[in-house]
Amino acid sequence: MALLMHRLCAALLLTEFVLLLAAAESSCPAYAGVPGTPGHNGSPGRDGRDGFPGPKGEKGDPGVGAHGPPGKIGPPGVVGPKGDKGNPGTPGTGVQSTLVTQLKSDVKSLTDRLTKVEKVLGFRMFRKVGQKYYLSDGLVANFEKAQKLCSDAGAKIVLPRSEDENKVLILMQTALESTYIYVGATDIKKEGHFVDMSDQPLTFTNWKEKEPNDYNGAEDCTVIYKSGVWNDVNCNSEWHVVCEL
Ligand SMILES: [Ca+2]
Ligand SMILES: [Ca+2]
Repeated sequence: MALLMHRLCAALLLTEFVLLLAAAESSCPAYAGVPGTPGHNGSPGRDGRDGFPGPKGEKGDPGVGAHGPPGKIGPPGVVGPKGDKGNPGTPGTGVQSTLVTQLKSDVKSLTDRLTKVEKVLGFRMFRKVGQKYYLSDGLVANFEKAQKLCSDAGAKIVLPRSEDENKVLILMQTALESTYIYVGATDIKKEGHFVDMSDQPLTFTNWKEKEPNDYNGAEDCTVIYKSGVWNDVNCNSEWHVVCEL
């Protein structure tokens, strides 16, 4: 109840204040008031209507298409004409081949000569005659053993094939202080028909006068005397051995 009365009194006071304010306005002279502060901008207006359609645009550039997949391989072409004859090869190839062949030949020749010289140095005495060497260790033996001594050394029993070779053998005979040296000539297979150790006819002989005489029918081997003449003797007699290489 008290609250209601309080609110009623407030309302009456407010009404009275309004009435007083109205009376004051109607009775008081008017004065220009102080300009108020500008108001805030208002809300944006509504959107305008759509404009008219513009003019037609210019024609566009031609379009570019994407590359398609490659086509199938075409059929093989017709065989062309025969080509021209090639140019001759460079001369260097042939020259090199010839040079290599020559070098191989030279190496073999040197190797063979070295092998021969090594054999020569294995003997106590030697003499060079042409492309051959006459060799001796000063041994004496019958003809069969003389042949073996030489073949074991990779050589053959000596056989002079010329006057010069015969003279060189005389020099060896002197050095050996020998009476006789066996040479590789026999008539064992056919009496009176002397051949070398390859059964080939002799191309050079230097028989002493009245030799070969096949004394007592038992002389089928040959020796050289210190004067250089030849004689047929018994193959079992022992004389100096000289080999040739
Ligand atoms: Ca004889
Ligand atoms: Ca004789």
